[in-house]
Amino acid sequence: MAETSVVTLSRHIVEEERRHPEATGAFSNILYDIALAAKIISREVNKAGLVDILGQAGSRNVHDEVVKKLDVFADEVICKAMDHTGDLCCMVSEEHPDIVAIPEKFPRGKYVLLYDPLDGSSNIDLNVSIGTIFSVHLKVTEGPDGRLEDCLQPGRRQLAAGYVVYGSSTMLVYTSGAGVHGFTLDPSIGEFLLSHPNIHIPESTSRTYSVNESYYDLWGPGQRQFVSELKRQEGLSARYIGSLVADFHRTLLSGGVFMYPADSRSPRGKLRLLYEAAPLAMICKEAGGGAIDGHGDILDQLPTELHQRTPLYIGSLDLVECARTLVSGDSER
Ligand code: AHM
Ligand code: MG
Repeated sequence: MAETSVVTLSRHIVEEERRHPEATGAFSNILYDIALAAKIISREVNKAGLVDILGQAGSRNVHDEVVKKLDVFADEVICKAMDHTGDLCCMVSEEHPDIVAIPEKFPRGKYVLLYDPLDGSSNIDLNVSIGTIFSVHLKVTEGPDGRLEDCLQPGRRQLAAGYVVYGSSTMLVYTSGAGVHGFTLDPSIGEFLLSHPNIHIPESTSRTYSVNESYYDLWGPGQRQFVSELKRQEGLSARYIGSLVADFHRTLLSGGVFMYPADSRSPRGKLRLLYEAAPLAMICKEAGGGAIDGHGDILDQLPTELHQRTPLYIGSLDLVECARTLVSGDSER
């Protein structure tokens, strides 16, 4: 490919912005800053296997600095990349119980950023893919500071959503409502390059279903029936990484369904609505798929708490609709 035909993430964002003459650039800046944070996190994630040399989390490394746990490190990187820019009114992170306020000394903006800094972090020590998930909302209250109401908005109102998967390569996938686009990090030049324009969930022959089946005994009858139905479908294989971003990424590119259902131990499931389920649901919908909590669309759920959990069924539309038919009775029992 000729060098000139390479589309960097920055160029892609600028071209998107040109389609909106009213845009101030603030929204584009948020995406640039997330990409910068992702590059820093990617660098650290790739060093994770060197813990014996560089030091275990909590110990002191060769520079006599305390080594932070990677999820705490990732949270700080995103927070510091975003808190001073004047684009955000507040943030919500999986790592913080409350809203993350913008420090007094910095200006406030009109957007809210919600994120999971390092999802699947129990996989870090095993060299298994992990990821970052993010969602952007427009502030809806008056005044400069972000409030709970600004954060507790249904997924349908998201302006943008994306994730970064730290896998065999690092990829950033995002949508701002004009298609889903994937960029692969070229570490030699430190740039995300457009590698997967206009992603659509394919009707492929390598579709997979993805669920932690060790919880089978805790499932309701509809959930068990759904998985039995999936086993009967021709051309559907099983995969489960245990890292939401990686499992979703595969489902987006190859088709199929990922699910984390409710069970008798966790009646509301495990995954978080605001910064896990809702952003991936926006991406999936833009790519021609769907996402439900067992009966209702994830994008229609009205959150009441920052760290609210939800069951999740996400992926190819036909399989998500099959889940809706079979599983919806479980929550009514
Ligand atoms: P985390 O936020 O503590 O990392 O938990 C979320 C992760 C998801 O990445 C993954 O889909 C799920 O937990 C796996 O859970 P389980 O081990 O119960 O299958
Ligand atoms: Mg998580």
